[in-house]
Amino acid sequence: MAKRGLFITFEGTEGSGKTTQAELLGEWLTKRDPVLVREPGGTELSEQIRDVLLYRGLEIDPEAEMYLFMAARRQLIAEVIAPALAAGQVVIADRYHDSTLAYQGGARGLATVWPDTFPRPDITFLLEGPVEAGIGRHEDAGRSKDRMERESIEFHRKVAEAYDRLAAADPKRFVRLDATGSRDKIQFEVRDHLKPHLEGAD
Ligand code: Z5A
Repeated sequence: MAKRGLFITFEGTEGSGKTTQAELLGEWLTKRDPVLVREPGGTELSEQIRDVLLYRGLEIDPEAEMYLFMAARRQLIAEVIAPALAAGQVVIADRYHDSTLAYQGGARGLATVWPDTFPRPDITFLLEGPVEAGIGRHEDAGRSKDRMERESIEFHRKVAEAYDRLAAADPKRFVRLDATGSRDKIQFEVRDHLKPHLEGAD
């Protein structure tokens, strides 16, 4: 049986630099033709769910919200992530199931599980820093707030605390990075941590 590809995820609170780092990593790994995905999204159904969750101004029950994020994820797994991993490719995900554990579990207080059909990442980079700094980056960039971003600062602090607990509970998978460093410094650390995984994936 062919060796499974490498599954890399980026997690963190709003504006912590996940997208920036995932894209820089994708550039570094260009020769391996990595698959880049961002959540929620990445398939026709998942993008429609993203629109419902973030931009339509709907009142959504917390548990319904959790299942919608997970439905978007399951479709992305079925259409993109699982086939790419089965083909031995590198998959880079900008958010994944740890986001549900942190936002819907930690901040909304819901009971969460990791479904058996959701592949486990090989390595998860957690970008950590003051939540105000990330929110400030978005304000500086003039970005309008989506439904989740309009939550209170206390909500976003609970998300950060939940990520802290998740990383502490699984130190083999999580790599904690200081999100207040420069883009290049953080990316250097990401690449450094990945080198042993990439040698194994050759
Ligand atoms: N959500 C959930 O509740 N449950 C789930 O299961 C999932 C998600 C999957 C998705 O929104 C929302 O859904 C999100 C969590 C929730 N809500 N919140 N809050 P999204 O995908 O639109 O947004 P996001 O995932 O939170 O990412 P983001 O806000 O776009 O930020 P980011 O990807 O972490 O950061 P960035 O875009 O790379 O950088 C932000 C800005 O900072 C930008 O102007 C950069 O140029 C700048 N930047 C980046 N790095 C640096 C450094 N190192 N120094 C200085 N400036 C920097």
